[in-house]
Amino acid sequence: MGIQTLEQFISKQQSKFPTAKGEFTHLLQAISLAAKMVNREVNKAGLADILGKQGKQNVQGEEQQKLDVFADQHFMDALEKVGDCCYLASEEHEEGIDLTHQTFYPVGKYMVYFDPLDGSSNIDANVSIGTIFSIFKRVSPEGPLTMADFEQTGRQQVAAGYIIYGSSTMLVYTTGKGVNGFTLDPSIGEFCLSHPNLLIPSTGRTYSVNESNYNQFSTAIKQYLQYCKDMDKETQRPYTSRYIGSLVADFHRNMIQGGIYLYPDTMAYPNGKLRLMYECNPLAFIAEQAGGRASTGLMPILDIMPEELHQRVPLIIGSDKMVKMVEWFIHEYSTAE
Ligand code: P6P
Repeated sequence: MGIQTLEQFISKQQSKFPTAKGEFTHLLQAISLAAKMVNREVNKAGLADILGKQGKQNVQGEEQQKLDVFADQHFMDALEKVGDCCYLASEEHEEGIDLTHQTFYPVGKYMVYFDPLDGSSNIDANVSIGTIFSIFKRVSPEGPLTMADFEQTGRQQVAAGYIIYGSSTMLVYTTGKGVNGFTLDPSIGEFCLSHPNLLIPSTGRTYSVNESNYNQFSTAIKQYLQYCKDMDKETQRPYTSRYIGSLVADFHRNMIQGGIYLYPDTMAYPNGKLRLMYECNPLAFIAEQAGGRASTGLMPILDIMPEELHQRVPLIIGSDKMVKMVEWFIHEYSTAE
């Protein structure tokens, strides 16, 4: 079998679906290129002067790290130039960018939402961070974008993925036909297929939640967290708690080992902290494609009709049986309350 690069894998997938004109291929290659550039900077962040804060705030009011800006610029640039996109939206920008008016580059049919560098508050601590992307196809045939192009639930995504810049740098993505993971081989500068047909174990022993928010959680979530700590040999409890504070890192570990990540609503974040369009939707698409589950606790993430670009939603995501258990607690306690 030997090494299969991302490009070889995509063109092999392409040969299975000759109708596609390959523009999707170019789009994924553009993402892969930007990821390699970000990876290079992340890896030397401790050395270059790029470390530390840029002194500006992003639309979320969060301190903007220089690497955030670097990552945002490189993904925006690569996606604009590839000529397959009509709309780009980033966590770092208040508004999305409608490319249908510009004439400098060709305009395509894909709408890309991305978080260029999630977990960036961890950069100075050398903790794994990540890029998350979600790809939709425009609904209107051509010309200016219409409301219908934005009124698409996560189930309409044509692709989604993340890059994790960690002990090794990986690109994990789905186009709706399963999930595949590629590891960057820096010696050849290629993402190589390392995790074909990734499936998330149906259960696990790890739960990821910021327990400092415990007093702000609903009774149902508090009862679930107690359940995680109870002794029960049959269900391998107590579970173990792992919270990196970097969603992509926590999510990826749960993908590989099984587990659950929760960011329920709190006083500080009454609708949850994580953003629907470029964090929850893409990871939910990947989770479901890998046999896992992603929910607000009351409904599947992928069934939420978006209302605004930076919309936040509660997120419970990971192993199928573990997410279903949280939903059960929420159902039991909501009818009780
Ligand atoms: P808290 C990082 O800011 C992030 O968006 C996710 O990557 C991470 O899981 C979460 O927020 C951490 O938030 O409130 O626990 O520090």
